Amino acid sequence: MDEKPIDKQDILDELEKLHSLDHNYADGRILGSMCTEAHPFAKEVYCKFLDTNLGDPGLFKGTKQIENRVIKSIGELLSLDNAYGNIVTGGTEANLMAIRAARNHARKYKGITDGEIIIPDSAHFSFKKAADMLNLKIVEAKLDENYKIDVESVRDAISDKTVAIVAIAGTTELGLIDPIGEISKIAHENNIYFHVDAAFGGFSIPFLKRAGYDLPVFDFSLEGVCSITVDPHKMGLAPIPAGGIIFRKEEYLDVMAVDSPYLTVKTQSTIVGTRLGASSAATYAIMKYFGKEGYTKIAQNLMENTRFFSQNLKEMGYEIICEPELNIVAFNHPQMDAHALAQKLEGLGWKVSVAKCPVAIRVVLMNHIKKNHLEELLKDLKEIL
Ligand code: 0PR
Repeated sequence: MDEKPIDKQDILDELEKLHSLDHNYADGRILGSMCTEAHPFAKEVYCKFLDTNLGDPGLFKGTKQIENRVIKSIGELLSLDNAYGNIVTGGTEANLMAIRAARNHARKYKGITDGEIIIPDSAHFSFKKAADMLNLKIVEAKLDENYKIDVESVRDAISDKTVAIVAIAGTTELGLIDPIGEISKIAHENNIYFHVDAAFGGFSIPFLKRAGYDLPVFDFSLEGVCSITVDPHKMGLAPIPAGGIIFRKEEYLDVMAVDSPYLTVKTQSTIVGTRLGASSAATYAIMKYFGKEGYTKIAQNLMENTRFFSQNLKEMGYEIICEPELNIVAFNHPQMDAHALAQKLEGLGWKVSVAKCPVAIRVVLMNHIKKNHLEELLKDLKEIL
């Protein structure tokens, strides 16, 4: 640290210089991000609530009410009237809370002390962190030929140590929705906690269904589903950090509660102590601002871009890994290695992401990628050939 105070303008100049090294969403060149530029109204509200701390909710009763309302309305979107849960830092923390709830519940009611979780091969790496922190063993379920969780492989993986089964609604690499109805049934029959990771799909599937898209049921209307991760800072257009964890029953929060004697509330179930009220307020504001109608328009528009992009790729001789269910396109060229293609695109100024399963270029068509950017990208892809 400097000994003497520095002039504000000098500090800002220095920060601005460093900030200019960052890529920005507005130029449409970030192709592999599930986050995007937050809506200006959400950012405005976020700044107003910067000093609120939901770690001590008795001091910030109004902001706690805002969090409760956000959880309630996300719950309703997912077919649950009385939702429990929290706005957290992102999908990683939401998944960690879900798995912690499952582990503690199984420990309390089934006496399981060395638990296992069944996750698909396509699961986000946050489950590896969760398993590591919670001392659980991962049992990987295979994927079928369509890159979705193989239902029989889940059935085979169940043991008397299974504390949770996980399926994905909007996989990180391909944006696919697992057969959640079938897995829910298996989990329910076997009395096993079932968590759905809809970090990406949670803010688009319900709206696409409303618009008439034929997508599978993935929510609390399935009786086996115990919790769902859904992230406002992905398709919800809320500022980072905003993840969401929604539980069907309060007892899943109760089994995680630890005493917090000197706070305004006597127990705490979240992983984080001091935590932003700003994330809840900004999410509340943007959900009100868009409404179902606004989110439906966004989701539809992104799907139209997705279709436009994948159609054009095919016409140029590129191969699509799977027909997109959500706004992610993964593709390859039959005569070119994916990493070599990625390198060429990087050379042309695109920020590219390469999927591992299967190896392919992966474009997440978020709100910052407009039609004109896609046209430029297609032009470059044509020239590369
Ligand atoms: N669950 C799913 C299905 C995800 O795709 C992700 C993240 C998570 C959970 C974890 O969420 P948080 O990162 O909010 O904790 N998916 C992207 C990924 O890791 C996130 C991302 C965002 C990646 C922006 C790159 C990027 O530039 O691939």
